[in-house]
Amino acid sequence: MLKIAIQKSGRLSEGSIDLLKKCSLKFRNSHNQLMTPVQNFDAQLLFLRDDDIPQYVQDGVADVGIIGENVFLEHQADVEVVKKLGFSKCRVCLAIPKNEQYTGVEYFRGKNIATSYPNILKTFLATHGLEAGIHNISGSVEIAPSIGLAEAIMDIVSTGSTLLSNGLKEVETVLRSEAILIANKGMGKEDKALLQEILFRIESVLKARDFKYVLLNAPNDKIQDIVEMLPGMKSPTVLPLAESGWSSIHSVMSEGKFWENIDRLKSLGAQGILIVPIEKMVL
Ligand code: PRT
Ligand code: ZN
Repeated sequence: MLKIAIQKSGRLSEGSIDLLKKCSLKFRNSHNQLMTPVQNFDAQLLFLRDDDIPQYVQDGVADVGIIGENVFLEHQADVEVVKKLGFSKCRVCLAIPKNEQYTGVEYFRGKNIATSYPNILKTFLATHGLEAGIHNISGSVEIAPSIGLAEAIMDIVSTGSTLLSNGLKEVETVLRSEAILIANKGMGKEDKALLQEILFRIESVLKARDFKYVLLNAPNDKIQDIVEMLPGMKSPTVLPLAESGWSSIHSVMSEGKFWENIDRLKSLGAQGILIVPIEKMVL
């Protein structure tokens, strides 16, 4: 049985549950449970604090887990990184009071920096040949400069509004992070096979997220031009409409590509353009 550890509640839990459900795993996710069986797959979910997951996976209490890359790098657990999952994206940044003049990384030499990620900060300082004081605090890092605890902070930033409202400005990006799937290094053969099956499903869900199914109507004399713009998985499907001289063209394309091409599609006479989300995609 594959034991999958996910965050009990927090910024990773919704994305983790959503991904596993899109992989067609059926389970109950009531908030007061620590463990729940998956009803249609040989697996069990463990709901834990994100900081505990690397150790649990290293020790084999869980076989796999979903955590932020920042937590993985901070804990330096001996686990395998299996896949980047594309959600809970954020960056770990150094920030200083907004009225201070920033002079480059040298600014931090000899300063006191508050953070919940001392190991990531140590690595960053060592890479730049800097020595600085590290104040390890577990929460509300952003208030440290205003209460005189530190002159700078290193913390997670997403929109930047927390820094702004605490009178700080972001001056260095230390790393970019997103949710990742980690696995125990000594998994048995059966659990490895279960992981491969889940991984196959995850990959088809992640691929589908980047692509859209596009349907449009086009005059027959423009089919060739439009088909060249919509390569599709193999090649687009072209079906005649009830109205003679017109066809419906179906294809698959990345959302970004679609916005790049929309004006040209319209100028070629495409009408009734529909963009439909894809749930899973196997290439
Ligand atoms: O209880 P538990 O220990 O499980 O959870 P936690 O409180 O330690 O973590 P949680 O749920 O806050 O975050 C889990 C993971 O989500 C982090 O390890 C990151 O990988 C990722 N993540 C993504 C974030 C954010 N975005 C984020 N914005 N983690 C924290 N924040 C916080 C940040 O600490 C700061 O206080 O949000 C604030 C900044 O947000 P902005 O939008 O104002 O910039
Ligand atoms: Zn945590």
